[in-house]
Amino acid sequence: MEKKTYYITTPIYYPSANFHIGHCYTTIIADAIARYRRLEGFDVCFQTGTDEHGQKIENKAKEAGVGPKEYVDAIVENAKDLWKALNISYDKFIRTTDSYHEKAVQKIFTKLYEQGDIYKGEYKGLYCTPCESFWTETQLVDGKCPDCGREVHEVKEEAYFLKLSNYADRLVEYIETHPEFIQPESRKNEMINNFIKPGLEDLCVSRTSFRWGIPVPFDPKHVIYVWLDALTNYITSLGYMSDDTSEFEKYWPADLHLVGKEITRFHTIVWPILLMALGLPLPKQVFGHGWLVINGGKISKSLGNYKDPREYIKDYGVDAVRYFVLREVPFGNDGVFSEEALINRTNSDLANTLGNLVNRTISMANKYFDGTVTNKNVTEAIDQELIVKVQEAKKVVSEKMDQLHVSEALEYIFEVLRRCNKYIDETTPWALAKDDTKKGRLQTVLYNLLESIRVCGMLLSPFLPETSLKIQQQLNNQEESREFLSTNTYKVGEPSPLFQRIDKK
Ligand code: ME8
Repeated sequence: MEKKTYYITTPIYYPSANFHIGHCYTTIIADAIARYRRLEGFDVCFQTGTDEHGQKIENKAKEAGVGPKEYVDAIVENAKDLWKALNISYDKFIRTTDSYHEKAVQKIFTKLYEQGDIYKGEYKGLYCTPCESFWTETQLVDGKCPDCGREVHEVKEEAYFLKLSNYADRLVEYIETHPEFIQPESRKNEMINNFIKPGLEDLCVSRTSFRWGIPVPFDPKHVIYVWLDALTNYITSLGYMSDDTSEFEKYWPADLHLVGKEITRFHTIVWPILLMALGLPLPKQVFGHGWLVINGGKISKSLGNYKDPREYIKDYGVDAVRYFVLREVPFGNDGVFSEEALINRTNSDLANTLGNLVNRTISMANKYFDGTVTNKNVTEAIDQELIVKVQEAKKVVSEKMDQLHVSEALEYIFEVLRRCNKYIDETTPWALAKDDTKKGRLQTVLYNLLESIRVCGMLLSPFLPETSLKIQQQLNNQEESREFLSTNTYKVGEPSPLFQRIDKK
């Protein structure tokens, strides 16, 4: 039987030499979801990439005194290097300067022009270069860009327009009849009430005042608007408008576009309208996540409140960073980042709850049974409570992940781990070890712990892949089931600490 497919994307990032921990947020969550789906047997396509055109990049290249292509080529590796450091398991990496993408975008633009969805006119209005966004006077907040609060400037130029207005009714109907399309719910209401219902103005989709973009093929003094170029990455990467469309047929429509809340508007208004105009099905879901903030403000280079994420990885380990990001920000809301909070989480959950449990249990298995433990079935009532909790974990994690409640999925796994620690206190293996008649019971107790740790280790693999692997190695057990089995056998290795407690100083 063919596997079910799952196509998940992150936004494509503006290439940068200065990524901060907030930038890692979308990608770490997408990675956990992609890994989870693979574990569930899906044929996953997980895509990320870089968004390399536009005035902002052209300006930065000028400042650096190099051509734009040279500029992006030099820093695109920085994104790949960061994703590698974070253990991001993407299947595809698209650059919008890849020639297959550029050709497909030109074909898309031509098709929309020929069928009348794009027309030529004159653009007069306001533009925010850092956000690459057009605004109307009424959309400004205190005369500034409503997204980033920076200055906008007036532009007036001959331009091509996409007829968003033609599709507004269809879009509202689609959103209202597909409640899962925009998540969380609050963003859906915001899109309908603040943007679509007040009336969609046609979108300016070409520029003539700078050069760094994909030329309009039949009018090359225009370059194609960077957001039209960028959004189509989700289909050009699969071969849409190329000679080989097999991947497109296999994976489209996307199951999930994961995006930050500030770009939800592009993904739930402009992107679906482009797809409707192309006669293509819409993605099943766009999830607009919250931000990682510092004292209520967004982390940003201009505010100087960030460190390169690789520094945290170096100091605390990749899984400490992944865990913090995945655990700390609740579904759809903002979460507060600080190095102190990262240290606290690492110490309390990873070093104490998880690390100690694994270390203590493996040490006891070595000390009392030379590492070889089988279930002697000397059970007591107390065992059931633990086993039931472990048995339920796979189902709970599955339910939480289906709703993208990643933080809650992790919370449940750590509840199970805490239950294991309590089980040690309740069963007092060190006391059992002193009594020869209790050896059978002691073995069952250690078995229950090892098997619970194994199941939690397997369940943690999408979130903490490196730690999960270390757990499996220390347990020296090949079983991949995520259920509690009563007839496994263990010959554990030497314990080695998974996480060191971090001294705050
Ligand atoms: O927007 N907290 O790229 P980008 C959480 N090229 N997420 C954050 C964040 C923070 N503090 N800062 C940034 C773009 N992000 C476009 C996308 S897609 C067709 C084109 C997230 O490099 C942000 O929300 O500015 C977005 O999801 C991602 O980082 C890339 O942002």
